[in-house]
Amino acid sequence: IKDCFRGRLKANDGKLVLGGIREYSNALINAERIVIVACGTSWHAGLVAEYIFEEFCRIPVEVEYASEFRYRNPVIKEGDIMFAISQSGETADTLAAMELAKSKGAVVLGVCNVVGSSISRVSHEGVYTHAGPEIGVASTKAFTAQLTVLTMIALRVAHRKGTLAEQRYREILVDLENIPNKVAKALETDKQVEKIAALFKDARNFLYLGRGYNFPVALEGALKLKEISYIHAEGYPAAEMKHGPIALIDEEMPVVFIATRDSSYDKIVSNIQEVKARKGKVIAIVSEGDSLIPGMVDHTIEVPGTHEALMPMVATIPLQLLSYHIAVMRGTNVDQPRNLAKSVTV
Ligand code: F1P
Repeated sequence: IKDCFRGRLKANDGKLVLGGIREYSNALINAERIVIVACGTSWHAGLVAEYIFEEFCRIPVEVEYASEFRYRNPVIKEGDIMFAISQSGETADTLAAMELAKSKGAVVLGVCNVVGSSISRVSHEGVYTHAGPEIGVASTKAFTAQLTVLTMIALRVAHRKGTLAEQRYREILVDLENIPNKVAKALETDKQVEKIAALFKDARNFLYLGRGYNFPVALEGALKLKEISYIHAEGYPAAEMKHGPIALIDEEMPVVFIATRDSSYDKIVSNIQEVKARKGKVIAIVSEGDSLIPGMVDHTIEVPGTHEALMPMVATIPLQLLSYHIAVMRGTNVDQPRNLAKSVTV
Protein backbone atom coordinates (compact mmCIF):
# COMPACT_ATOMS: atom_id res chain seq x y z
CA ILE A 1 0.00 0.00 0.00
CA LYS A 2 2.86 2.37 0.76
CA ASP A 3 3.99 1.94 -2.85
CA CYS A 4 1.03 3.99 -3.98
CA PHE A 5 2.40 6.96 -2.13
CA ARG A 6 6.08 6.51 -2.74
CA GLY A 7 6.45 9.51 -4.98
CA ARG A 8 7.55 10.07 -8.49
CA LEU A 9 9.83 8.12 -10.74
CA LYS A 10 11.80 9.58 -13.60
CA ALA A 11 11.52 8.05 -17.06
CA ASN A 12 14.63 7.71 -19.23
CA ASP A 13 13.95 11.04 -20.90
CA GLY A 14 14.00 12.73 -17.48
CA LYS A 15 10.28 13.54 -17.57
CA LEU A 16 8.28 12.82 -14.47
CA VAL A 17 6.06 9.78 -14.74
CA LEU A 18 3.75 7.97 -12.37
CA GLY A 19 5.35 6.25 -9.46
CA GLY A 20 2.93 7.00 -6.67
CA ILE A 21 1.04 9.77 -4.94
CA ARG A 22 3.16 11.75 -2.51
CA GLU A 23 3.14 15.44 -3.27
CA TYR A 24 -0.61 15.40 -3.80
CA SER A 25 -1.56 12.95 -1.05
CA ASN A 26 -2.80 15.73 1.26
CA ALA A 27 -4.80 17.27 -1.58
CA LEU A 28 -6.42 13.89 -2.11
CA ILE A 29 -7.10 13.31 1.57
CA ASN A 30 -8.67 16.78 1.92
CA ALA A 31 -10.51 16.74 -1.41
CA GLU A 32 -14.12 17.83 -1.30
CA ARG A 33 -14.82 16.00 -4.52
CA ILE A 34 -13.25 13.40 -6.76
CA VAL A 35 -14.06 13.16 -10.46
CA ILE A 36 -13.12 9.94 -12.23
CA VAL A 37 -12.81 9.86 -16.01
CA ALA A 38 -12.14 6.84 -18.20
CA CYS A 39 -13.50 4.88 -21.15
CA GLY A 40 -14.75 1.31 -21.59
CA THR A 41 -13.47 -1.23 -19.09
CA SER A 42 -11.48 1.42 -17.26
CA TRP A 43 -14.72 3.33 -16.71
CA HIS A 44 -16.16 0.26 -15.03
CA ALA A 45 -13.15 0.16 -12.70
CA GLY A 46 -13.94 3.81 -11.98
CA LEU A 47 -17.48 2.90 -10.93
CA VAL A 48 -16.19 0.35 -8.43
CA ALA A 49 -13.77 3.02 -7.17
CA GLU A 50 -16.68 5.42 -6.70
CA TYR A 51 -18.40 2.99 -4.37
CA ILE A 52 -15.17 2.30 -2.46
CA PHE A 53 -14.10 5.94 -2.06
CA GLU A 54 -17.57 7.00 -0.96
CA GLU A 55 -18.00 4.14 1.48
CA PHE A 56 -14.58 4.22 3.08
CA CYS A 57 -13.35 7.80 2.60
CA ARG A 58 -16.70 9.64 2.63
CA ILE A 59 -15.56 11.82 -0.28
CA PRO A 60 -18.21 12.49 -2.95
CA VAL A 61 -17.22 10.92 -6.27
CA GLU A 62 -18.49 11.41 -9.80
CA VAL A 63 -17.60 8.97 -12.55
CA GLU A 64 -17.87 10.18 -16.07
CA TYR A 65 -17.11 8.88 -19.52
CA ALA A 66 -14.13 10.92 -20.66
CA SER A 67 -15.76 11.05 -24.10
CA GLU A 68 -18.67 13.02 -22.61
CA PHE A 69 -16.77 15.09 -20.08
CA ARG A 70 -14.42 16.60 -22.65
CA TYR A 71 -17.20 17.86 -24.91
CA ARG A 72 -19.47 19.50 -22.36
CA ASN A 73 -18.90 22.35 -19.95
CA PRO A 74 -18.36 20.49 -16.69
CA VAL A 75 -18.04 22.17 -13.31
CA ILE A 76 -14.47 21.45 -12.27
CA LYS A 77 -12.32 23.70 -10.15
CA GLU A 78 -9.21 24.11 -8.06
CA GLY A 79 -9.24 21.65 -5.17
CA ASP A 80 -11.01 18.99 -7.20
CA ILE A 81 -9.14 15.75 -7.70
CA MET A 82 -9.47 13.94 -11.00
CA PHE A 83 -8.52 10.30 -11.40
CA ALA A 84 -7.89 9.29 -15.00
CA ILE A 85 -7.86 5.53 -15.52
CA SER A 86 -6.51 3.89 -18.65
CA GLN A 87 -4.91 0.63 -19.66
CA SER A 88 -3.13 1.93 -22.76
CA GLY A 89 -2.38 5.37 -21.38
CA GLU A 90 -3.11 6.75 -24.86
CA THR A 91 -6.91 7.07 -25.01
CA ALA A 92 -7.57 10.43 -26.68
CA ASP A 93 -10.81 11.20 -24.84
CA THR A 94 -9.24 10.53 -21.45
CA LEU A 95 -6.24 12.70 -22.30
CA ALA A 96 -8.51 15.55 -23.43
CA ALA A 97 -10.59 15.29 -20.21
CA MET A 98 -7.36 15.49 -18.18
CA GLU A 99 -6.15 18.57 -20.04
CA LEU A 100 -9.51 20.24 -19.51
CA ALA A 101 -9.43 19.52 -15.76
CA LYS A 102 -5.83 20.76 -15.49
CA SER A 103 -6.73 24.00 -17.26
CA LYS A 104 -9.36 24.63 -14.54
CA GLY A 105 -6.86 24.04 -11.72
CA ALA A 106 -7.78 20.48 -10.72
CA VAL A 107 -5.14 17.98 -9.64
CA VAL A 108 -5.04 15.09 -12.09
CA LEU A 109 -3.91 11.67 -10.86
CA GLY A 110 -3.35 8.86 -13.32
CA VAL A 111 -3.87 5.13 -12.96
CA CYS A 112 -2.45 3.48 -16.03
CA ASN A 113 -0.63 0.45 -17.25
CA VAL A 114 1.85 1.53 -19.86
CA VAL A 115 5.00 3.07 -18.44
CA GLY A 116 5.87 6.39 -20.03
CA SER A 117 2.51 6.63 -21.86
CA SER A 118 0.90 9.98 -22.64
CA ILE A 119 -1.53 9.74 -19.72
CA SER A 120 1.28 9.10 -17.27
CA ARG A 121 3.09 12.18 -18.58
CA VAL A 122 0.04 14.45 -18.44
CA SER A 123 -0.80 13.39 -14.85
CA HIS A 124 0.44 15.41 -11.89
CA GLU A 125 1.13 12.12 -10.12
CA GLY A 126 -0.30 8.66 -10.08
CA VAL A 127 0.22 4.95 -10.02
CA TYR A 128 1.18 2.36 -12.58
CA THR A 129 -0.87 -0.81 -12.52
CA HIS A 130 2.02 -2.99 -13.77
CA ALA A 131 -0.39 -5.62 -15.09
CA GLY A 132 2.00 -6.46 -17.91
CA PRO A 133 1.08 -6.08 -21.58
CA GLU A 134 -2.48 -6.95 -22.54
CA ILE A 135 -2.08 -9.49 -25.35
CA GLY A 136 -5.56 -8.94 -26.71
CA VAL A 137 -7.35 -5.69 -27.43
CA ALA A 138 -10.06 -6.17 -24.81
CA SER A 139 -8.94 -5.20 -21.33
CA THR A 140 -8.94 -8.06 -18.81
CA LYS A 141 -6.07 -8.26 -16.35
CA ALA A 142 -5.70 -4.47 -16.56
CA PHE A 143 -9.19 -4.24 -15.05
CA THR A 144 -8.27 -6.38 -12.04
CA ALA A 145 -5.07 -4.40 -11.59
CA GLN A 146 -6.91 -1.08 -11.79
CA LEU A 147 -9.29 -2.26 -9.09
CA THR A 148 -6.37 -3.34 -6.91
CA VAL A 149 -4.60 0.00 -7.18
CA LEU A 150 -7.73 2.10 -6.68
CA THR A 151 -8.73 0.00 -3.65
CA MET A 152 -5.28 0.41 -2.14
CA ILE A 153 -5.40 4.18 -2.62
CA ALA A 154 -8.90 4.43 -1.13
CA LEU A 155 -7.95 2.32 1.89
CA ARG A 156 -4.86 4.40 2.50
CA VAL A 157 -6.84 7.64 2.24
CA ALA A 158 -9.57 6.29 4.54
CA HIS A 159 -6.96 5.25 7.07
CA ARG A 160 -5.30 8.67 7.00
CA LYS A 161 -8.66 10.46 7.23
CA GLY A 162 -9.83 8.21 10.03
CA THR A 163 -13.04 7.35 8.20
CA LEU A 164 -12.37 3.61 8.37
CA ALA A 165 -12.02 2.00 11.79
CA GLU A 166 -8.59 0.49 12.44
CA GLN A 167 -9.85 -3.05 12.86
CA ARG A 168 -11.96 -2.95 9.71
CA TYR A 169 -9.02 -1.49 7.82
CA ARG A 170 -6.79 -4.36 8.97
CA GLU A 171 -9.43 -6.96 8.08
CA ILE A 172 -9.83 -5.60 4.57
CA LEU A 173 -6.04 -5.56 4.13
CA VAL A 174 -5.91 -9.25 5.01
CA ASP A 175 -8.69 -9.93 2.48
CA LEU A 176 -6.78 -7.91 -0.11
CA GLU A 177 -3.64 -9.97 0.45
CA ASN A 178 -5.68 -13.11 -0.23
CA ILE A 179 -7.11 -11.84 -3.51
CA PRO A 180 -4.40 -13.42 -5.74
CA ASN A 181 -5.28 -16.88 -4.34
CA LYS A 182 -8.96 -16.23 -4.83
CA VAL A 183 -8.47 -15.06 -8.40
CA ALA A 184 -6.46 -18.26 -9.03
CA LYS A 185 -9.36 -20.27 -7.58
CA ALA A 186 -11.87 -18.36 -9.73
CA LEU A 187 -9.79 -19.30 -12.80
CA GLU A 188 -10.32 -22.97 -11.92
CA THR A 189 -13.97 -22.54 -12.98
CA ASP A 190 -12.68 -22.57 -16.57
CA LYS A 191 -13.87 -26.06 -17.60
CA GLN A 192 -17.27 -25.57 -16.01
CA VAL A 193 -17.67 -22.17 -17.67
CA GLU A 194 -16.69 -23.71 -21.02
CA LYS A 195 -19.59 -26.19 -20.71
CA ILE A 196 -22.03 -23.40 -19.93
CA ALA A 197 -20.66 -21.39 -22.87
CA ALA A 198 -21.45 -24.30 -25.21
CA LEU A 199 -25.11 -24.11 -24.17
CA PHE A 200 -25.44 -20.38 -24.80
CA LYS A 201 -23.09 -19.74 -27.72
CA ASP A 202 -25.96 -19.16 -30.14
CA ALA A 203 -27.89 -16.74 -27.94
CA ARG A 204 -28.67 -13.43 -29.60
CA ASN A 205 -28.92 -11.38 -26.41
CA PHE A 206 -27.67 -11.56 -22.85
CA LEU A 207 -28.62 -9.61 -19.76
CA TYR A 208 -26.15 -9.15 -16.88
CA LEU A 209 -27.48 -8.04 -13.51
CA GLY A 210 -25.79 -7.11 -10.24
CA ARG A 211 -26.32 -4.83 -7.26
CA GLY A 212 -23.92 -2.66 -5.25
CA TYR A 213 -20.29 -3.52 -5.92
CA ASN A 214 -21.43 -6.15 -8.38
CA PHE A 215 -23.29 -3.69 -10.60
CA PRO A 216 -20.10 -2.54 -12.38
CA VAL A 217 -19.18 -6.23 -12.69
CA ALA A 218 -22.43 -6.75 -14.61
CA LEU A 219 -21.51 -3.88 -16.94
CA GLU A 220 -18.05 -5.32 -17.48
CA GLY A 221 -19.35 -8.84 -18.13
CA ALA A 222 -21.71 -7.48 -20.78
CA LEU A 223 -18.98 -5.36 -22.38
CA LYS A 224 -16.57 -8.31 -22.67
CA LEU A 225 -19.27 -10.38 -24.39
CA LYS A 226 -20.04 -7.58 -26.85
CA GLU A 227 -16.38 -6.88 -27.56
CA ILE A 228 -15.15 -10.38 -28.31
CA SER A 229 -18.27 -12.48 -29.08
CA TYR A 230 -20.33 -9.84 -30.92
CA ILE A 231 -23.43 -10.84 -28.99
CA HIS A 232 -25.68 -8.03 -27.86
CA ALA A 233 -25.48 -7.83 -24.07
CA GLU A 234 -26.73 -5.34 -21.56
CA GLY A 235 -25.47 -4.81 -18.04
CA TYR A 236 -27.95 -3.34 -15.62
CA PRO A 237 -28.35 -2.71 -11.91
CA ALA A 238 -30.61 -5.59 -10.82
CA ALA A 239 -32.86 -3.18 -8.93
CA GLU A 240 -33.51 -1.24 -12.14
CA MET A 241 -34.72 -4.33 -13.97
CA LYS A 242 -38.34 -3.60 -13.15
CA HIS A 243 -38.01 -0.18 -14.78
CA GLY A 244 -37.61 -1.59 -18.27
CA PRO A 245 -35.43 -4.63 -19.02
CA ILE A 246 -37.88 -7.00 -17.34
CA ALA A 247 -39.95 -6.68 -20.52
CA LEU A 248 -37.18 -8.50 -22.41
CA ILE A 249 -37.23 -11.62 -20.28
CA ASP A 250 -38.57 -14.87 -21.70
CA GLU A 251 -37.25 -18.41 -22.13
CA GLU A 252 -34.88 -17.18 -24.87
CA MET A 253 -33.08 -14.71 -22.63
CA PRO A 254 -29.96 -15.81 -20.72
CA VAL A 255 -29.58 -13.69 -17.60
CA VAL A 256 -26.26 -13.67 -15.77
CA PHE A 257 -26.63 -12.69 -12.12
CA ILE A 258 -23.62 -11.69 -10.06
CA ALA A 259 -25.11 -12.82 -6.78
CA THR A 260 -22.27 -13.28 -4.32
CA ARG A 261 -22.91 -12.99 -0.58
CA ASP A 262 -22.99 -9.33 0.36
CA SER A 263 -25.25 -6.74 1.90
CA SER A 264 -27.69 -6.91 -1.02
CA TYR A 265 -27.87 -10.71 -1.14
CA ASP A 266 -31.56 -11.00 -0.11
CA LYS A 267 -32.54 -8.40 -2.68
CA ILE A 268 -30.72 -10.15 -5.50
CA VAL A 269 -32.37 -13.43 -4.55
CA SER A 270 -35.74 -11.70 -5.11
CA ASN A 271 -34.54 -10.43 -8.48
CA ILE A 272 -33.57 -13.99 -9.47
CA GLN A 273 -37.07 -15.14 -8.51
CA GLU A 274 -38.56 -12.42 -10.72
CA VAL A 275 -36.52 -13.62 -13.71
CA LYS A 276 -37.28 -17.30 -13.09
CA ALA A 277 -41.01 -16.51 -12.81
CA ARG A 278 -40.75 -15.23 -16.39
CA LYS A 279 -38.86 -18.33 -17.56
CA GLY A 280 -35.50 -16.58 -18.11
CA LYS A 281 -32.46 -18.86 -18.17
CA VAL A 282 -30.30 -17.90 -15.22
CA ILE A 283 -26.55 -18.32 -14.82
CA ALA A 284 -25.54 -17.18 -11.33
CA ILE A 285 -22.10 -16.31 -10.00
CA VAL A 286 -22.35 -17.17 -6.30
CA SER A 287 -20.09 -17.36 -3.26
CA GLU A 288 -18.61 -20.73 -2.40
CA GLY A 289 -20.97 -22.76 -0.24
CA ASP A 290 -24.16 -20.92 -1.24
CA SER A 291 -26.96 -23.42 -0.66
CA LEU A 292 -29.93 -21.27 -1.70
CA ILE A 293 -29.33 -19.87 -5.18
CA PRO A 294 -28.16 -23.14 -6.85
CA GLY A 295 -31.62 -24.59 -6.19
CA MET A 296 -33.30 -21.66 -7.93
CA VAL A 297 -31.29 -21.21 -11.13
CA ASP A 298 -30.20 -23.14 -14.23
CA HIS A 299 -26.41 -22.88 -13.75
CA THR A 300 -24.22 -21.75 -10.89
CA ILE A 301 -20.55 -20.83 -10.86
CA GLU A 302 -18.94 -20.61 -7.44
CA VAL A 303 -16.21 -18.14 -6.57
CA PRO A 304 -14.41 -17.79 -3.22
CA GLY A 305 -15.94 -15.30 -0.80
CA THR A 306 -14.22 -12.05 0.16
CA HIS A 307 -15.10 -8.58 1.45
CA GLU A 308 -17.85 -7.22 -0.80
CA ALA A 309 -15.75 -4.24 -1.92
CA LEU A 310 -13.10 -6.65 -3.23
CA MET A 311 -15.51 -9.05 -4.90
CA PRO A 312 -15.37 -7.37 -8.35
CA MET A 313 -11.77 -8.60 -8.71
CA VAL A 314 -12.89 -12.18 -8.19
CA ALA A 315 -16.40 -12.23 -9.71
CA THR A 316 -15.25 -10.72 -13.01
CA ILE A 317 -13.03 -13.72 -13.78
CA PRO A 318 -15.73 -16.26 -14.72
CA LEU A 319 -17.45 -13.58 -16.81
CA GLN A 320 -14.25 -12.99 -18.76
CA LEU A 321 -13.96 -16.76 -19.25
CA LEU A 322 -17.57 -17.00 -20.41
CA SER A 323 -17.02 -14.35 -23.09
CA TYR A 324 -13.76 -15.99 -24.10
CA HIS A 325 -15.24 -19.46 -24.57
CA ILE A 326 -18.32 -18.19 -26.38
CA ALA A 327 -16.06 -16.16 -28.70
CA VAL A 328 -13.82 -19.15 -29.44
CA MET A 329 -16.86 -21.34 -30.14
CA ARG A 330 -18.29 -18.73 -32.48
CA GLY A 331 -14.95 -18.50 -34.29
CA THR A 332 -14.29 -14.82 -33.66
CA ASN A 333 -10.79 -13.44 -33.23
CA VAL A 334 -10.55 -13.11 -29.47
CA ASP A 335 -7.33 -11.09 -29.50
CA GLN A 336 -8.19 -8.81 -32.40
CA PRO A 337 -11.95 -8.22 -32.36
CA ARG A 338 -13.32 -6.50 -35.44
CA ASN A 339 -13.60 -2.70 -35.30
CA LEU A 340 -11.72 -2.38 -32.00
CA ALA A 341 -8.38 -0.69 -31.49
CA LYS A 342 -5.94 -1.30 -28.68
CA SER A 343 -5.51 2.41 -28.11
CA VAL A 344 -8.36 4.66 -29.19
CA THR A 345 -6.26 7.66 -30.11
CA VAL A 346 -8.78 9.67 -32.13
C1 F1P B 1 -10.34 1.91 -23.05
C2 F1P B 1 -11.01 0.87 -23.95
C3 F1P B 1 -10.87 -0.55 -23.39
C4 F1P B 1 -11.48 -1.56 -24.34
C5 F1P B 1 -10.89 -1.42 -25.75
C6 F1P B 1 -10.99 0.01 -26.23
O1 F1P B 1 -8.96 1.82 -23.13
O2 F1P B 1 -12.36 1.22 -24.04
O3 F1P B 1 -11.51 -0.65 -22.15
O4 F1P B 1 -11.29 -2.87 -23.86
O5 F1P B 1 -9.56 -1.83 -25.77
O6 F1P B 1 -10.45 0.91 -25.25
P1 F1P B 1 -7.94 2.35 -22.04
O7 F1P B 1 -8.09 3.84 -21.90
O8 F1P B 1 -8.21 1.65 -20.76
O9 F1P B 1 -6.63 1.98 -22.66
